[in-house]
Amino acid sequence: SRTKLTYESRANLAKSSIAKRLFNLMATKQTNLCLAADLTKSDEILDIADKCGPYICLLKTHVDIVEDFSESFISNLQALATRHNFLIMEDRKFVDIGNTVSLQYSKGVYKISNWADLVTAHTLPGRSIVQGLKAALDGEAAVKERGVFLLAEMSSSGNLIDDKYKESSNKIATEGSNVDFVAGIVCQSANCFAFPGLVQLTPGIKIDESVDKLGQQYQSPEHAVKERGADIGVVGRGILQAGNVQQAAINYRDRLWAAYTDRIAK
Ligand code: 5IU
Repeated sequence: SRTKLTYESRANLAKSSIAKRLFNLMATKQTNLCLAADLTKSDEILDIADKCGPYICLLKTHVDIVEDFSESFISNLQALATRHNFLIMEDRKFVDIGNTVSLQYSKGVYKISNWADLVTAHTLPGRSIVQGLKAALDGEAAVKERGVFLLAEMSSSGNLIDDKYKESSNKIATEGSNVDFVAGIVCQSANCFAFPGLVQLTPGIKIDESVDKLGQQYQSPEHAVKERGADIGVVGRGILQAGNVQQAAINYRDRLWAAYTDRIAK
């Protein structure tokens, strides 16, 4: 199964250029940690990106919570991504008709398609959501530099996703006209998809807490990677609220990476 393969070998199987890049980056930098930088001031995000940058493969933003958004915030974040070698994912969770998501992706205040290597989208609207996102990009070369992660499951308790929705999401991800743009799946279990060229991104990871007060459900880094098939573990408050964020990032990186090396060894 895909979970036994190395990230290097999966890079070779990926049909999306950015998924290839991400798998290779993870393998060479030896990290499968994504930092969820859910902070509301741009300086705080830049500061944590600088401190944790060396230990992450991906930095995940929610740009609509930033109170002092500016173009220089984006260029500073991109400079840190280059310096520390990580990709940027805007966790926008698009969920509308193709024409609307095309506008939301490339226009407005944030112009997400200009700077986010990766974005997330729900599959609720159907396959046209992927086509809508691709339509916002200017030609084949631009499509190659970008990608989407489709949601097939959520970590929140009581979410409405069932097995059929999960299967249909997988189908959309692997459809012919979408494969060059779908880089991965956001989900909670190894049976979400089989194609080894896709990256499994799994949020809801924390070392010492099982739930929060608003429906979030956590699992340990080891459980996520070894039992649930996570290729990348997303950690927000486990790092953001630590006394020493850099040390916490190192700790999560070490545990997620050790779980991956264990997984492929057995
Ligand atoms: N996120 C989840 N669960 C999901 C999806 C996304 O937690 O199912 I899809 C996001 C929300 C937040 C981050 O940005 O991942 C998790 O943050 P904490 O580690 O602070 O809970």
